[in-house]
Amino acid sequence: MLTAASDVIIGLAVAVPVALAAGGILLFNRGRGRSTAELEPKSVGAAESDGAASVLPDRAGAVLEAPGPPGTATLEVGVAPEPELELQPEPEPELPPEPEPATYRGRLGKARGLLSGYVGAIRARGKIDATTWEDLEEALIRADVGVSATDVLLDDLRGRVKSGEIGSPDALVDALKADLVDMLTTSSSGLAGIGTSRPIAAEGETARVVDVWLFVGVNGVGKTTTVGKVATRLTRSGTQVLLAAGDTFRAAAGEQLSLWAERSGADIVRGSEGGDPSSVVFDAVQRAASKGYPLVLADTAGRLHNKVNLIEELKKIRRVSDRAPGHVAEVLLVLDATTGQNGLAQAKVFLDAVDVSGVVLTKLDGTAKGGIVVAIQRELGLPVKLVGLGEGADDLIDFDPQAFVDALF
Ligand SMILES: Nc1nc2c(ncn2[C@@H]2O[C@H](COP(=O)(O)OP(=O)(O)OP(=O)(O)O)[C@@H](O)[C@H]2O)c(=O)[nH]1
Ligand SMILES: [Mg+2]
Repeated sequence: MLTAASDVIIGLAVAVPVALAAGGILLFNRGRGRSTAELEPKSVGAAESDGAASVLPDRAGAVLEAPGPPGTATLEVGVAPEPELELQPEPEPELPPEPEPATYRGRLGKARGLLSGYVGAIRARGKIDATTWEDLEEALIRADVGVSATDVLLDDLRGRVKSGEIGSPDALVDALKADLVDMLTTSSSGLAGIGTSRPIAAEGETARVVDVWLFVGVNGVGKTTTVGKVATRLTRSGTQVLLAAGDTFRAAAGEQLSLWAERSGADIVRGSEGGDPSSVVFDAVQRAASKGYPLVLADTAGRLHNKVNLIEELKKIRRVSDRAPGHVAEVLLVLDATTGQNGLAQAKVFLDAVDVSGVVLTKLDGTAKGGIVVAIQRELGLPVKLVGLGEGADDLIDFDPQAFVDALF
C-alpha cells in the first residue's frame, strides 16, 4: 500500500511539472502559432501572427491543434518564458461625432424641400402669370400656412404686381419672404426675464419671488423633452432651476423628467403616481424659495381620463403656482408641428383654460409643414417663443423669423 502510494506521489511529482511545462508551451504557442488564414476574420488592432508553425507535436508524436484566438493566453502560465510580443497600441476609442448644432437651415430640410420645388418653378417661368399664382397658393397651403394667412399674403402681392412695384418672379419671391418675416415678427416673442416678476409687497421688499413656467399641451407633443431642453440651456448659462414633475398620471413621466434633471444638473421635485400635481408644483415652489432657486419649470400631464379633468387640473396647477412666493411668468403651450392645422384646434382648448403666454413648436425638423408657424401666430394670436428642431438636449432654439424664413426658401 505504502509503496503503491509513494509510487503515485513520485509519479505525480514527475508528471505534474512535465504536464505544466507542456501546457505552458502549448498555451504560449496558442498565442503565436496560427496562420493568418486561420485567424479570419481578424479585428483591427489584434496582435499580429508571427507566422510560426501552427501545430505542436505532443509527447506521443501526434499533432495538437492550438486553439483560441491569438494573444489571449500567453500570460496565464508562469512556466513559459516571457514572450517577446510586439503589443499593438490600444486603438483610440472612437468618440461619437459631435452633433451639428441645431440651426434652422440645417434642420428644416423637409419644409424647404416642399417649398423649393414650387419656388424653383415660379422663378424658372420668367414671368408672372396665372400659373404663378396657382403655384404660390398651392405651396403656401401645402406648407400649412393656413387659408386666411395665404389669402392675406396673396392679396398683398397681387396688388403690388398690379401697381408695377413687383415686376419679376424673383422680385415676387423676395416680396413674399419679406411679407412672411413681417407677419411672424411680434413684439412679444422673447421669454420672460427670470426673477424680474412683481415684488411681494405683503412679505416685505426682500421676499424672493420664484418664477414658474408651466408647460402644457396634449400628450406626446414634447412637453417633458422641452422642459429638459430648457433646463439644460438655463443651468448651462448659470441659472439654477428646479423641475416639478407635474405629470403624476403616468409613472414613466416622473422617471423621464428625472433623467433630464440628471443630465442638465437641475434639482427635481416628484410626487407619487396618481398624486395631486398641484401639490407637486406647490412643493417645488417652496423648495425653490428655500434653496434660492429663481425658477421652477413644471411639466404637466397631456392626458387624463377626460378633457374636462385635464383642463380643471391645469387651472388648479396654475392657481396654486401663482401663490406667493410663486409667480406664473410663462404658460408655454407645446405644439407638435407635424400635426399641422389639427394642432390649432387642440390649442384653443388650452387657451380657454389657462392664460397661455406663448408657444413652443416642436418637431419642426420632422415636417414639411413649416408654415404652421404663421398659422399659429395669426390664428391663435400667440407668439412662437421656442422651436424644437430635434430630440437632443441642444435641439431647442429661440424663434427667429428672419432665419426661419431664409431657411424655408
Ligand atoms: N424630432 C423631434 N422629436 C421631438 C422633439 N421634441 C420632442 N420630441 C420627441 O417626441 C416624443 C414625445 O416627447 P415627450 O417629451 O415625451 O412628450 P410629452 O408631451 O411630454 O408627452 P406626454 O408626457 O405623453 O404627454 C419623444 O420621443 C421626444 O424625443 C423635436 O423637437 N423634434
Ligand atoms: Mg411628458
